Order: sequence, then structure tokens, then C-alpha cells
Amino acid sequence: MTDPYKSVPIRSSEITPRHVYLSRRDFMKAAGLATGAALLTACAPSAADLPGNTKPVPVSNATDELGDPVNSYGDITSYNNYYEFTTDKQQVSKEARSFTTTPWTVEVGGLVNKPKTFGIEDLLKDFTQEERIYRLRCVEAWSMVIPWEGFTLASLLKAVEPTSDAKYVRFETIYRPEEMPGQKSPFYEWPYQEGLRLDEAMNDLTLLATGLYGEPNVPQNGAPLRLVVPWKYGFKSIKSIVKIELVAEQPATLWNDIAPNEYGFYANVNPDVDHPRWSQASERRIGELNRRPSLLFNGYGEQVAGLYVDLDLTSNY
Ligand SMILES: Nc1nc2c(c(=O)[nH]1)N[C@H]1C(S)=C(S)[C@@H](COP(=O)(O)O)O[C@H]1N2
Ligand SMILES: [Mo]
Repeated sequence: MTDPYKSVPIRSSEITPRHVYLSRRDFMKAAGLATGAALLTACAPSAADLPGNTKPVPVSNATDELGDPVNSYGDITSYNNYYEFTTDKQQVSKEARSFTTTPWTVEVGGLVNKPKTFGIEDLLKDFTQEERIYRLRCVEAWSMVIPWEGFTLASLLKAVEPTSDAKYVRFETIYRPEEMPGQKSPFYEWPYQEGLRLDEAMNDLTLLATGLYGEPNVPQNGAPLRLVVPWKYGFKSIKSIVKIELVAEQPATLWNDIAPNEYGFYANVNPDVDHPRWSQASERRIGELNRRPSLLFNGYGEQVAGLYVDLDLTSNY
């Protein structure tokens, strides 16, 4: 058996399997202590507080490879960016609650030898699921640490066999305005679309996430399937994907179309390149009081700096 964490900067000792989250929760319950939900930042309603949600909230004391603790399940599922629902981060979970995620298919095609439309069940069954703790850094200068489950985008792309003409990967979110009120806004060009260079897409860090904290993805986090590219600003990590296309030219992206001077195609986390309206030098980790310095490539430089040796990171922001 091959080690799934071989080229990932996370030691398997730092991966907390589901039973550990659950046993810690059970421990806290047994000890009569407050559960994670009660420890949340005062302003953020937790998923458990939402009417109709009686599921216990998993708790973890896992950390990422820099020693940063993972954010609570409540924070991760109640402070979100998902413009198809609302631009209010604390209302996304509520607006997205009745979003339908079954049945779900993902069409993978374009410049490939074996185009295929996958049912979400096939993706869960046929591709090796792993857990990886990643930092997510939003371009709005907040960040979280999230224990994702999913499989590498590389494993899916290899299965469809990209041709030698394929140079980029284009992703598309579902278009369903009857369930996604934000898609009625004429200000954005729906559906949400994103893109990666093929070598970025094939990098072992690039994950298609199917869940977090041992639970299947909830709508606000991009259920059932969303991209996670941990060295780039959060907007690259497109949610609720229905289409993946191998293409020859650099694809258009929603944010780059709206404001090319603010949102580049690369969007690598870079403390030295400011957003035109604010600094990118520091960030606010959700749940912490003091800002912390931001890291080049969000701290994943060892794994990805080699992709950009020929690229000027200031003009290619
Ligand atoms: N389809 C879609 N995907 C999206 C977004 C969005 O508005 N629509 N927001 C992006 C942004 S800006 C961020 S920071 C992350 C947030 O992911 P999270 O809510 O799971 O933390 O999702 C990204 N993916
Ligand atoms: Mo973001």
C-alpha cells in the first residue's frame, strides 16, 4: 500500500481520524463540559444552533503542520463566502440550508481521451479518500484551518487522460437560480467559474473535498464537491462543482472578469502584493484576537514555489 501522505507536508500523526473527534466530543459530554458549540465566537451562530439541526457538533484538538489549531466545526460551517446564496458571510449557512445536493453529477471533459460524467457516489467510491488539514486564506484577509476529506484532483484528471494539448483546467459551479438567490444578481457572471494551470491542478496539494471533520460537506462549504487549493486565496477554491474541463487557453474566472486589477488568475497568497484596496501582509485567523503575518504561498512554498520559478509574482498576482 502506498502512503497517501507521502508528498504532503503533514505527518500522519497529525491527522486526527474521525473517531478521535468523536471520542473527544463524547469525553466533553461525559465530563459535563461545554461542547464546541458553546465555545464559539459570540458573533457567529453555530451550525448546531440553527433551527432543525439536532446533530452534535464534532470537536477537535488537531493542528496543522505549523502547529495551528483547526477551527471549530461551528466556525467553519457558519462563516462562509458563497455569493450564489448571499454576500453576508454569517447568513450563508441559513440561506443554503435547503440546497439540493442529490442527485449530483460532475462532467469531466474537454481535451481528454476518456471524457466521463461521474455520479458523486462513484467519486466517493473510486478515488482514494484522505484527510488533510489545510489553511484557507480569504483575499479579504481572514483565514481558518480546516480538516478536509477528499481525493486529489490529479487522481481524477489521470482517469480521464488529458491530451497533450491540455494546458489548463476550467471549473464550473452549478447554475440553479431557483435555489440560489444570489444568481439572480446581474452584477456577477453566473455560473461561478475558476481555473488552474494544469501543473497546479496536478500538484498533490490540490484536493477535491467531499467533507470536513468526518462529516459530508454541508451546502455552505460547497456540497457535495468543492476544490481546495491551499496556497491560493480562497476564491480559487470553487464550490459545488458540476463541470471540469481541460482546455488549451487560460480560462476566464468570475473574479478576474469583474475586477482584473484586484483579482488575478494566479491568486497565490502573497504578503508582498497588496490588494488595491487593502494590505495582504497580515490576516485575522477566525477565533483569534490578534492579526498574524501572512505567509508567501500561505506557508506551502516548499511544495509549490517550484511551479513559479519563471513567473513574476508581482505582475502575475
Ligand atoms: N461557487 C462559489 N465558490 C466559492 C465562492 C463563491 O462565492 N461561490 N467563494 C470563494 C471564497 S471567496 C472563499 S474564501 C471560499 C470560502 O470557503 P468556505 O466558506 O468553505 O470557508 O470559497 C470560495 N468558493
Ligand atoms: Mo475569499
